[in-house]
Amino acid sequence: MPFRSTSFFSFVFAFAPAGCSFLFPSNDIPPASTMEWPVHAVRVDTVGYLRARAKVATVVPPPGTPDLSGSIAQIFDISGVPEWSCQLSARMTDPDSGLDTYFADFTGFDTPGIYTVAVPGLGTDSTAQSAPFEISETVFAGALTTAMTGLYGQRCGTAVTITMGSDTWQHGACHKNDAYLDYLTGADTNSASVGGWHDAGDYGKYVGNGAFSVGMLLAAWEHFQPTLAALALPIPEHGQIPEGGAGPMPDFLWEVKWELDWLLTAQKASGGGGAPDKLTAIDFEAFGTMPDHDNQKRYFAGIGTAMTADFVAVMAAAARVYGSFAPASSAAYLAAARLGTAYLAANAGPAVPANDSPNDSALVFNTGHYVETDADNRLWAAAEMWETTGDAAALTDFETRAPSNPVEVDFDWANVQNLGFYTYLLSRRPDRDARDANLVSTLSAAIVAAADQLQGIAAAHAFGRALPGGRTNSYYWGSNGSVARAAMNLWVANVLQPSPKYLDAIQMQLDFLLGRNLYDRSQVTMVGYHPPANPHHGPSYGDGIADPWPGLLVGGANHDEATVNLPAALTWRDSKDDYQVNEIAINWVAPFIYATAALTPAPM
Ligand code: 9MR
Ligand code: ZN
Repeated sequence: MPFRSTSFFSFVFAFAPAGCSFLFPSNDIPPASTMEWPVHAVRVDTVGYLRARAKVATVVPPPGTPDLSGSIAQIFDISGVPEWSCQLSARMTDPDSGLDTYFADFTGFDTPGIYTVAVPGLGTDSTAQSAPFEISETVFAGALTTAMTGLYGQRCGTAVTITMGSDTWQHGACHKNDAYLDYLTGADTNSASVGGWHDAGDYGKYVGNGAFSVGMLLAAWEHFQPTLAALALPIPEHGQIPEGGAGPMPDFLWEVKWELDWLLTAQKASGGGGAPDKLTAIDFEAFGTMPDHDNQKRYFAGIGTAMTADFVAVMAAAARVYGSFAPASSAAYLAAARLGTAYLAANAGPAVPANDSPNDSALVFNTGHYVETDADNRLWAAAEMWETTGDAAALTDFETRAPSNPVEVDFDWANVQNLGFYTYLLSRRPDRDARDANLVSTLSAAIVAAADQLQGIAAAHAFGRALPGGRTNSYYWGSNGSVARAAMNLWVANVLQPSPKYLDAIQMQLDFLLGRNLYDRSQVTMVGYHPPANPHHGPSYGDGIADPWPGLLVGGANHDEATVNLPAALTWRDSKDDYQVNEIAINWVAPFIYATAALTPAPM
C-alpha cells in the first residue's frame, strides 16, 4: 500500500465544494509554507483531471533507474486500494532537461475520487508515487475561483482583504494620488486615475498589459459565460446592481470592471483621446513595501498608438459584454472606444511610441515598458469595434489588416492579433455574413493549423506543454502565461472544428502548470501541490504572512537565466528575488482563468 504524504492537505485546500455555485474554499488547514513537500517521481496535475478528458502522468525516475518501459503504474484510491493499472510508455529522453521520462496514460480510468499514481517498480517510498489529485466533473472550479480572487488581490486604490483557511491577507487603500501629468503637459497637476490592478509584483499600472489581460478575460466571458456567471467571489460588490442594471451583476464582471473603470480614467481627452503607456512611479517600489505604504509620486507616461488601440479593443468589447448588466458603464465604454478610434485615425501614420523618457524632461522612468509596434493592436481594435457596432469602416479596416498579421501559434502582449481573429471568427452579429468569406475560411484554417501544432507538441512533450519554441525559445519571460494562453487557440479551434483532442490539450496545459512538470510543483500560489511560497510579489513578501497571496501564476522558466549547464526549462526557482522566473503578472493569471473556465462546466 502506498504511503500517502502530507501533500494531501494541499489538495484539500484547492478543492472547491460542489454545489450550485462555486464557493470560496475555506478549509482550515496548516499554512502551506510550513508543510514538507517531498518530490515525487510521478508527476501529475496535482489539482486533478476532468472526467472524460486525457489523464496523463509523467514518470521521472531517479537517475540510474533501470529502463521502466512497459512496466506497471497503478492508481490507488484515498484509502490505498488499487483501482486501475496501466503500462508505462517506452522510455523517452526529455530534450528540455535530458532526463529519462515515461508517460503513464490512465485516460481510461474515469471514476470520480481522489487518487495517487504509483510505480511499484520504483519501490514503496512516498516519492515513488504521485501527489494526490482528484478526478471529477468540476475539478478546476476551485482553481478558477482562487485565480479570480488573485486578481481581486491585485486591486489598487482600495483596501483589500482576502481570507482563505487560516490566512488573511490585506492591505489598506493605496495609491490614492494617482497620477501626475508631468510627462503629458509638463505641469505638476493631478488627473485622478485611482483603481485598476497592480500589474504584477510591482505596483505599476500599464494600459497595454491591463487591456491585454482584460481582453483575455472578456473573451473568457464570451466563450464560457454560463460557467463564469456562476462564480461567487469574495469581493465587496457581490450581489450589487450596477447603475441602470436590472439585477445583480455576476461577480466575474464586477472584478473585470475594476480594471476597466481604471482604464477609462487613463484616457486623455486632452491628448486627442489617446491612452498613455502606463502609470508608475519613476522607480520600482522598494521590494516588500506594502501598497498602502508606497508614497512615491506616480506619473502617466506618454501617449501612444499601440496602447490606445488595445484600449479601444477592450472598451468596445466591454460595451457589448456589459450592455445588459451595466448599461451606464456600457455607454461610457463605447464612448471611450469611439474617442480612442478618433485618436487612432488622427495618428494613422507610423506607430506613435509612448515616450517614456522625453529628452526635455528631467524625469526618466526606470519601471517596465511594454514596448510595442501597433499593427496587431489596431487589427484587434477594428475587430472589436466591428463586433460591437457593425460599423462597415471597422470591418474594412480589420479585413485590410488581416493578411499582413499572421495568426500566432504562441502569443503574448506584444502580438495581440489572435484576440481580434477570435472575435471575428466567432462573431455573433446577425449580419456576420458581411464578412469576407475567403478571409473567414483562411483565418479559420490558420487557427485550426495553429491548434493542431500546439496539440501535437503537447501530446509529444514529456510534460505536455504546448509551446512551439523548442527546448530553449519556448521558455521566454512569462512562459507559464504562454502555456495557459495556448488554451485560447485550442478552444477556438474546437469551436471551428470540434475535436476532443483540443480539449485534452487544454487539460495538458493545466497539468503542466499544476504539477506535471520538472519540479513536481504547482505554479499557482495556494493552489495544488507545493505551490510557489516566495513569489516576486511585493505584498506577499511585505505583509509578514508566511503564505503568499493566493491565485497568482508565476512566470516560470526563462531562457534569460539559462547557462551552458542550466537548460532553460530548469531555470525556475521559488525565490522572491528572482523576478525573471518567479514574479506574478495579470497577463499570466488571466489566461490561467481562461483555461480553467474552459474546462469547468456551468453548474446545473
Ligand atoms: O512580461 C514582460 C516580459 O515580456 C518582458 O520581457 C519583461 C522585461 O521587459 O517585462 C515583463 O513585464 C514586466 C513589466 O515590465 C513590469 N511589471 C512586471 C512585469 C512582469 O515581469
Ligand atoms: Zn495601489
